[in-house]
Amino acid sequence: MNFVVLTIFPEMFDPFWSHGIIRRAIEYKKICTTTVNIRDYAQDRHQATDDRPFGGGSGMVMKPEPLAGAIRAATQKMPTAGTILLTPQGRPFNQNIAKELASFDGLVLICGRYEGVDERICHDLIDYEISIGDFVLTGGELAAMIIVDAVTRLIPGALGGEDAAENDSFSNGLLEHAHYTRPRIFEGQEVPEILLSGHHQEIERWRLKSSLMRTLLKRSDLLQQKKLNRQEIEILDKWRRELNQILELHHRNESKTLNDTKA
Ligand code: 9D3
Repeated sequence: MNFVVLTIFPEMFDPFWSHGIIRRAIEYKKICTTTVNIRDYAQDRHQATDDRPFGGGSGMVMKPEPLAGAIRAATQKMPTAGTILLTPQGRPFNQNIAKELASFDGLVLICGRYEGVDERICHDLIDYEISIGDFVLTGGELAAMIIVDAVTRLIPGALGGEDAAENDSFSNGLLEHAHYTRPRIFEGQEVPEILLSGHHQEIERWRLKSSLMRTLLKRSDLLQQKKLNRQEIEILDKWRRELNQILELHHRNESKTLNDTKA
């Protein structure tokens, strides 16, 4: 995968390219990264990338010519690449979009700054407009890093084999189970006994239970969307029976107290 980032702050990406899984993916040639300074495509003698908005108002707008020049230079080198504008108006990013983007051989990420980019850039030169969520950033750079990060770890071999992306919580529609490591007792809190038992099948079942419980408690919206398999239904059904038992006992006690007071 070829990532080309267009930005007026290319230095922001230097530490991002040089750490962890991204760095290793570059070293192992799973990804190739280029940062391009949009200012290099500015056409006036002040190398301006922004200008005042037509119609007046505060704030500046990114000029179309430097952006168009930078985008065309990138796509001419990579005709099959997808172009992505990072903007608060874009589609909210998610794991499905990450998977779709991972199937490209190249991505050109365009980072906006100021109040926004000239609208006429969007029509012909942009395939995707993406937002990373409903909060306000100072520019598209961090959003571009998030997309590169999420897409890179989906590329075969980029995680180094020890940890494949197929095991992602989001690919089975559930949050991940709880995790524990040494020491066995930390500040008086013990690790669940079953994880020390060595019973792999029971451990897998415990983890699925933990996943279901966490998803129900923290993200019931995910559980509602999920297609449940036989084992998942069985675990949830068991909870239902246990809850019903508790509630029946409770209701019985309540009506008993009521009858006692009447008598
Ligand atoms: C005053 C209106 N603002 C729109 C909410 C203007 C504005 C604020 C911040 C325009 C651009 C920006 C910079 N943000 C991004 O470029 C951006 C972004 C974001 O702010 N939130 C979530 N995803 C993204 S992707 C790019």
